[in-house]
Amino acid sequence: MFKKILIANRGEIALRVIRTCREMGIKTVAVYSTVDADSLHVKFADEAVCIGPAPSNQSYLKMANIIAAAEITNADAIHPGYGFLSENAKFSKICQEHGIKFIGASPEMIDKMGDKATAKATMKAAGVPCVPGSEGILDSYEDAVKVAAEIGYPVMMKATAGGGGKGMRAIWKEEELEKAWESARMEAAAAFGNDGMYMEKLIEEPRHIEIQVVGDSFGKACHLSERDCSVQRRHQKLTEETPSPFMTDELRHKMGEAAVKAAEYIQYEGAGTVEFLVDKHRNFYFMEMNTRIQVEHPITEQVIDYDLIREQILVAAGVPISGKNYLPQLHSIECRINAEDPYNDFRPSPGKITVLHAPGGHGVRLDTHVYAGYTIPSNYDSMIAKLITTAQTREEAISKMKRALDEFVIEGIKTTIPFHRQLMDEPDYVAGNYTTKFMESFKMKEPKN
Ligand code: MV4
Repeated sequence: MFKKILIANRGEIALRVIRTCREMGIKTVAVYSTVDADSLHVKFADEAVCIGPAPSNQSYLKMANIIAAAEITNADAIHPGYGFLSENAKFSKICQEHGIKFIGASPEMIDKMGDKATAKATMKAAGVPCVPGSEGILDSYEDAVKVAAEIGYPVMMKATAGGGGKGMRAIWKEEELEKAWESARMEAAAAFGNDGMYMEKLIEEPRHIEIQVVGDSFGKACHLSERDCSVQRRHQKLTEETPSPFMTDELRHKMGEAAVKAAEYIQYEGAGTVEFLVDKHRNFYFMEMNTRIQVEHPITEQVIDYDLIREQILVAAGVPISGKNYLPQLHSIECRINAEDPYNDFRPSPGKITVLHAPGGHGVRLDTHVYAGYTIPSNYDSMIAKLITTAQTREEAISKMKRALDEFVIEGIKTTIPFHRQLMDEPDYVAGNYTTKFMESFKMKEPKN
């Protein structure tokens, strides 16, 4: 087993990893930028190394500084968390070359799943359902016209290097195709330096349902059921839940089997997520595979009583998985609390937290690195806490969430707490009747003081 793990991340996820390491008797090294010196992850780790100034590209993304921090502290593994270097093939390779275990995917796996057209072709070969569309990258505009005519409008054009909706266009008729082709390729070239495009049939009003998987170094994989992440705004998830209110036992079985098949086909090692689009007829299609621990992993942990970070560490150390699949025993919901103003187009609201009262009690979990007196830097992601409630039923989990949101007091900055409070009373949300289009028609009500 590892003796010392360096956590190449900040905020709540760094703290989350440190907690499990302590429980496993593994020493921890935190890294931090100058503006994060007062963050809880720095205080809770056994050792801490400053790796640079505030901008990510000079600290949390600076591979040489992180490797140097691992070498001077004698860390034998690096946990990358999510974001930053967690899906960076070069970093995974550099760790390998330095004899440091990267607790994440191999460079080859990251490359294969990071290129969306390659990932889709791989999944198709594995027998995982995929959206009908082009065979890989479109050669030319003429090719795009031809493929679109074959599969029939509406279609979706996607950047192979894509993510977060960049370089993606829905096209409803041939007249729109040329403009979309040009603008999507320009956007992809600027964002990723890669303008490769592929095409799919458009799935209208889909749900985003993902399956958590864990694979071991012996080629065996299992699934831990689903998370419904359909409540998103501009490709940012706002809340997630498990089980999905749209799920049936039969669909869970089929999607779980498909995800395990996907993971075993590529000999996936570690924790991963297979994302699917699910249409109104409950057809499901492979969308992407994430080769990292995800923000919303705690809801899965809550409903099946399983520590995903511990499992990542065990698998990385060569321990085999049990091989069985896991079904949800409870219902869990996560609300992402962001330092943003929901009354002002979710505009970031960094600054000093003057007053903080954290909710607690039965079935309430709060994953956060912030505290009263803490200043949220403007350099990073605006998520400051994840509030997770767990109960026997969805209704009870919602009641608990409302109660916990009411208890949660944060002063000095604006947060998304009022948004979640309203969401938990929204009839369509309460009925479990939502798709990825849900937020397009959502409006904040005037605050009642
Ligand atoms: C789609 C789709 C509809 N049809 N593909 C968005 C992010 C990117 N990774 C894939 N995405 C989509 N792909 C087809 N063929 C709709 C989306 C999509 C979406 C998916 C999941 C969650 C939120 C979304 C919001 C808008 C569009």
